[in-house]
Amino acid sequence: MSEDKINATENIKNEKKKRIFSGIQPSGTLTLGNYIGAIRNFLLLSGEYDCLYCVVDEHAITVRQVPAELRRHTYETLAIYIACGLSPEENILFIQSHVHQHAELSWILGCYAMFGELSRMTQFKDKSANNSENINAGLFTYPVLMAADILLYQADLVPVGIDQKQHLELARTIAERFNGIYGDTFVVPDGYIPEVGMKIMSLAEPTKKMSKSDTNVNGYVAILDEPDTIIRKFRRAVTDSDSTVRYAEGKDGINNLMSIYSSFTGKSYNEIESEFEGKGYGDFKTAVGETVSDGLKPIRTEFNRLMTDKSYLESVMKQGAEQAGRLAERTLKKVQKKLGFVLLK
Ligand code: AQP
Repeated sequence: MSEDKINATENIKNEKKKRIFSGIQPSGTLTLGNYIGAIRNFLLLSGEYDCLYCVVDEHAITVRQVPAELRRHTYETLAIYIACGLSPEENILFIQSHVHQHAELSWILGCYAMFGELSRMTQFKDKSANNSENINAGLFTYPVLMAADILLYQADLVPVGIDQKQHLELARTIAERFNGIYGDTFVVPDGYIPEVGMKIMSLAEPTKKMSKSDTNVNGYVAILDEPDTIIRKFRRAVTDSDSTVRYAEGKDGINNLMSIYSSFTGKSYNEIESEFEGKGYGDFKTAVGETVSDGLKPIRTEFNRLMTDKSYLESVMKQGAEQAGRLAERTLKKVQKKLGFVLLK
């Protein structure tokens, strides 16, 4: 090989890959919204970037969780990541509470986030309205912990659904504020928000986001729902009194189904409109249900296999915690030093 070629190969090898961080709360069984809005993009970016994907259990306790269910959902969320194709060999997969630096950096960053900024977060307003008996301080400072999650790993890019955009902007503000005072410390992260599927809506109330903690089980499709259940939920999906499948303002239910169908088939809205020209909503709903059910089937099969092997899942957790912990410690030490904390050797 010529020297030029060797140098070029070396350059490619040495080129630092950009880093991705994202996470999902184990606050229920993951939904189609989590899959389309987050996990599919995790997968898309997985080869091209250095990726850390976290199960954010510390975030989940901002809303009361039943301990046994939180534990089960934590295993399940990790198993879903792997079943969806995120391999632990190529990505760092870990549980947030296994890396103590998240909580430590969160305290520090809380001193650089303003009360007014946190008060403006719409998720806090929504969640406190839905949990009026438990408006705890963790719910209020949730975005600070999220900023710590991201900044700890010097992430360049954060794949999220549109509902997390405001939190991500706050993470950027905190990073810029800290960097402005202490000099370059944190990478200021960019969001990666999909154009189609950035906000999958409830099937029962299509003006509301599909959420895994929805008390109406017909509102969401869980990634692990059985085929019959998935098809039934789509057949029952709330639409409108029109009968033409077309993407238009005011047709929230149909628009939502079209964006789900488009995410699974890769078809544009125009193509979907042509495919269902002259057909009614019933045919369309069945087609969406069957497509989603077929698309999720291999994930469910692999998930079931993984859940019988807890020791494998625990070995992934352990490896991920060690890998993430090393990176996190580097940033935390840098921050503590800049702040003037005394570091013991
Ligand atoms: N409906 C959605 N459409 C598109 N993206 C979505 N995400 C969640 N719901 C949708 C994205 O999934 C990632 C993980 O979200 P999370 O579980 O950490 O928190 P969340 O946004 O509060 O999700 P849920 O399902 O609504 O959880 P609960 O019910 O516990 O509050 C994020 O990237 C999010 O954008």
